[in-house]
Order: sequence, then structure tokens, then C-alpha cells
Amino acid sequence: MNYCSVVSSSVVKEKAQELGFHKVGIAAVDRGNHTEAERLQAWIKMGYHADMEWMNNPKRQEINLIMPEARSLVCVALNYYTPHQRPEGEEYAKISRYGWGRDYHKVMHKKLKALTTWLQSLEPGVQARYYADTGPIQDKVWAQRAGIGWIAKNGNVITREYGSWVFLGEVLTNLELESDRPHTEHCGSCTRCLAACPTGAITQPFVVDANRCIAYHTIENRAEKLPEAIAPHMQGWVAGCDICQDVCPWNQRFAQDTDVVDFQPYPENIAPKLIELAQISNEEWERRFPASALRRIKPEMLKRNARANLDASRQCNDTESNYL
Ligand code: B12
Ligand code: SF4
Ligand code: SF4
Repeated sequence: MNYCSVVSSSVVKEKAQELGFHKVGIAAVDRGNHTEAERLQAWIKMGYHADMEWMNNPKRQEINLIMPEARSLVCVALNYYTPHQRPEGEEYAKISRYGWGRDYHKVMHKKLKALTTWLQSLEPGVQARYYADTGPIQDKVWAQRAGIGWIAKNGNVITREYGSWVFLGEVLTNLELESDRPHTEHCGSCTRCLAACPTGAITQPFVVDANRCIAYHTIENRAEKLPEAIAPHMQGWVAGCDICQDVCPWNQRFAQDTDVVDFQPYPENIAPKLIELAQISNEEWERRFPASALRRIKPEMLKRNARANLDASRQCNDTESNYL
């Protein structure tokens, strides 16, 4: 059953803003548009998903397989930037901003659940289901369609107001809501992120090969050892990688401090030492990362990532001393 008359887009947007979302936009489910599904297929065919086999789920390419009656997506973004900076020095391990504070899935889900329950309470028969990274939905594609921001050359959605330091989520509904216009792309002729990526993971503008991405290897790769092509180039990163976002002029100019207290970093996440993480015990890991998105990185993986960085800097120092 579809509803087009009783619920207006502006009321839904007001509610999302009242719940604390920093951006909200609405996208219509368009059965005729297959461009993004084809691009996703091409990406998978190239093997760019590495061992993330769950990227193959056909629902990711066809939203109506998730909810046949779906007519609209209420897309939201939550700013997570805080003004903290990492210290210089090769003894420090780098943790990417998304993992500094409380697990963003928990924070997003709480707000999205409230929005979903509110939508369902409007009328009997309203269907609504929420996602934030956790379901077979292309969060970035829908965010761009809903006018939140654009999928940029570094593979992230950039907003004009907050740069790319935003988490994305959406509520899928059978309500027929007035949609926003898709966001236009504003990377222009810039290629800073492509040049800065130490492993050449951005194989062409807008396309990230997970096999070459430090974020993939530190977070998702469960192998005992990291590939030779990656390990020497990690530049201190042990949990995700922010290089292609740090160099982006939109982030440098427009990042704003978040008002979400949950995203304030756990103090030990800003300047951990590689040597400490290389030998972290299970108990210490439990103590340091409660309710954190970094729990996906098991203690063995964290140790492996830290060791790879230590080995790389040792080899680098050895090479330098050979030239002295
Ligand atoms: C798989 C995945 C990854 C993979 C692959 C990364 C990627 N860029 O896709 C890995 C593990 C590497 C990863 C890393 C990170 N991720 Co991630 N990831 C996802 C996930 C689960 C799916 C993304 C996806 O569908 N990728 C597949 C490709 C095909 O999708 P795509 O980039 O959207 O592809 C479009 C363009 O490439 C374009 N395209 C493709 N080919 C071509 C060719 C041409 C010529 C053109 C013009 C365009 C074009 O079309 C495609 C479809 O429109 C989403 C959550 C979700 N459910 O959507 C989070 C998500 C994208 N990740 C997120 C984050 C925060 C990160 C990291 C920043 C974490 C970190 N600090 O380490 C890094 C960033 C790495 C990077 N540079 O992209 C956020 C991004 C928020 C934002 N502002 O965009 C998301 C949205 C989670 C969330 N809900 O907030 N991630
Ligand atoms: S996250 Fe790091 S490794 Fe991955 S594309 Fe960006 S700069 Fe390259
Ligand atoms: S660094 Fe430049 S090319 Fe890369 S995402 Fe930012 S604006 Fe786009």
C-alpha cells in the first residue's frame, strides 16, 4: 500500500533533524535506473571486493528484493568529525576517525530506529526498515540520489557542509514522498586523493580496489600475514585509513566539530604506540575498545597490523643506515 497524500517530505525531514541527523534527503525508488547496479557488478567482476563475498548479494543491486513495496528512501548523514589530531612520529599507530569513539552503528541505529518507529506510527500499513552499513544497500548511491552529497573520486560521499566525515544511513519505506534532486559532483579537476594513496588503491577516479586498500586489509582481511604489496606502505595505519580523506580540500575547508558526544574519541585512540598494540592482550583489547566499531578488528589482526608497521619502519631505517 502506498501513501502519497498524508505525509509530507518536510515533516519527515523535520523529524530526522529533531533526532539529531545533520543532513537528510529523500530519494525515490526508480525501477528504471540500473546504472549503479551495473557499476557494482563491474566492480565485483574485476574482483575489487577481495574476499567480501557478501558484496555479491543480489539485494544490493535491486532494492525491491529487500522491500517489494518500497517507494522512497529517507537518507541521513551524521557528522563525526572532532578537532583532535594525531601526533607526528613513527612510533605512533594511526586509528582512523570513524573508530575513535563509540561504535557508529550503535549511534546511527538508535536514531534510525526512532525515525522508523515514528514513521510506522503515522498510519496503519506504513512499512519502514532502517540500515546503516549493515544491510545489502548501497548507502552512498542512495545518499547521492537523495542530495546528501556526491560520491567523490576517493570513493566517499562528500557533503558541502561537513566534507566526507559523515556516516550514512537510510530508512526504506512504502510511503511515496516527494524526492530531492541528486547531488552534483564537485571534485572538478582535483586528483589529490589519487596521488596520495600509498598503495594505488584508487585505480581510476571513483573506483577503489579493496585488494589494494589499507582500510580493507586492516579491518577486513583475516589472513595471518598482510600481502607484500601492502605491508611496507601502511604509514602507521592499524585500523582503517584516512589518507585519501585527510588530503581532500573539501575536508580541509569544511570539516565541522560534531555535536554527537558519543563520537568524542576514547582517549587512548588518538596516540596509541605501535609497540603497545603489537603485543596487546585479549584483556587489554577488551578494556580499550568497549562498544567500539574497532571490535571487528580482532586482537590477532590488530597485533598483525601493528607488527607490519614496525617491520616496515625497521626495514626502512636499515636501508637508510646502509647509505650512511
Ligand atoms: C565495501 C565497503 C568498503 C570497502 C570498499 C570501499 C569502497 N569505496 O566501496 C572497504 C573495506 C575498502 C571500505 C573502506 C572504507 N569505508 Co566502507 N563501506 C563499504 C560498504 C559496505 C559498501 C560500499 C560499496 O558498495 N562499494 C562497492 C562500490 C562499487 O561502490 P561505490 O564506491 O559506491 O561505487 C560507485 C562508484 O565507484 C561509481 N563508479 C564505479 N565505477 C565507476 C566508473 C566511472 C567511470 C565512474 C564515473 C563512476 C564509477 O559507481 C558506483 C556505483 O554508483 C559501505 C556501506 C554500504 N552498505 O554501502 C561502507 C562505507 C562506504 N564505508 C564507509 C567508510 C567510512 C569507510 C572508510 C572511510 C573507513 C576508514 N577510514 O578506513 C574507508 C574508505 C576507503 C575508500 N577510499 O573508499 C562509509 C562511507 C561514508 C561516506 N561519507 O561516504 C560507508 C558508506 C558506511 C556508512 N554507512 O557510513 N569500505
Ligand atoms: S583508504 Fe587509504 S589505502 Fe584506501 S584508497 Fe584511501 S588512501 Fe588508499
Ligand atoms: S581529494 Fe580532490 S579528487 Fe579526491 S575526493 Fe577530494 S576533491 Fe575529489
